[in-house]
Amino acid sequence: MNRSTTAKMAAISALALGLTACGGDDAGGGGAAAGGEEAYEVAFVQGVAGDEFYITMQCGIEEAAEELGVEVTTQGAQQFDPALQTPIVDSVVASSPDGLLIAPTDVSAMYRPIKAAADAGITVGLVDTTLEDPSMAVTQVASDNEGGGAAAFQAIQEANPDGGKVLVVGHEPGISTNELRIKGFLDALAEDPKFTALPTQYAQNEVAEGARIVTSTLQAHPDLIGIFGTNLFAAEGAATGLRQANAADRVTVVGFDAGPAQVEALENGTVQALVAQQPAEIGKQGLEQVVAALNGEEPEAEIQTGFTILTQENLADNQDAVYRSDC
Ligand code: T6T
Repeated sequence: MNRSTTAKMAAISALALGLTACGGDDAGGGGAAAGGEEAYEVAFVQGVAGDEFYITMQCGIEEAAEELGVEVTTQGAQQFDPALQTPIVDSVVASSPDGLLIAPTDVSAMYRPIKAAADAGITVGLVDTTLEDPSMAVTQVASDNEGGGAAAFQAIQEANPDGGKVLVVGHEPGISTNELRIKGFLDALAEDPKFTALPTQYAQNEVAEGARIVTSTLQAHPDLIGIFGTNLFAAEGAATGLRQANAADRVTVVGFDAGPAQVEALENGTVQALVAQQPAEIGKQGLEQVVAALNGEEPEAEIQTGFTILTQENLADNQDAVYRSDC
């Protein structure tokens, strides 16, 4: 990537940094501990355990919990899988906390268990991902996923003004963020006839699968000029595949997220840009809204958080955008 490209990316970054919030309508909720005599108990259920995005979100939630005097527990399944997340939610419901913050792993399959939590009187907030019918939640806090997808295309476009073939490596169908990021990317691509998108493939949240997709696509399409990895695993997989195929110098990779391994790939030039979300902020704001509802105040129904486009050039100035491996 040349200097003018990175300068343009820095401009995108500046635009993208703003936080936007959409005001909400009224919402229910009510806590067992209103009045402040006992600390509220809130369960946080991650999309998956061990993912630096959700670890960083947990850090934000724990910091906010300390300020708010709330007790928080965190759990996550070993895979992004509604069949594994459902029993965790069921056990949360059995333990009757005041609130539940959750990143649902499927837009429809997670409806029943989360609705059951709300029906049991637990105040529900959705963080990061959402449901087809999120009406049981008092708040939804997430990045501008569609905007992030569009910004990812813009980064590829700016590095390749002559256009060419690009590949989207998605994380997994059924996860709301996957759909929104791909939509944002492909809608932006459709505006520029110099680019064509190969059929989207899915890494299924496995780095090895992302790498396999990229090496086999490069064999069939040696003229590929860009790859968009829609989350940490897809993007890490894309970078791994490119290294395996010795193609890092001729393909632009833009990934969502900013885990430590992704940042290393940015530093060593395998990846050209990262769409860093604000997971700690998502968690913090989710907890604040759930606590507001528990206190009988009106929570914001929808909050959209911003992102930073990280490049080699601006990384040093944006170290706080890098995700954490522990709190
Ligand atoms: O990209 C994040 C998150 O926003 C998405 O919903 C699922 O994947 C991540 O957790 C990264 O692995």
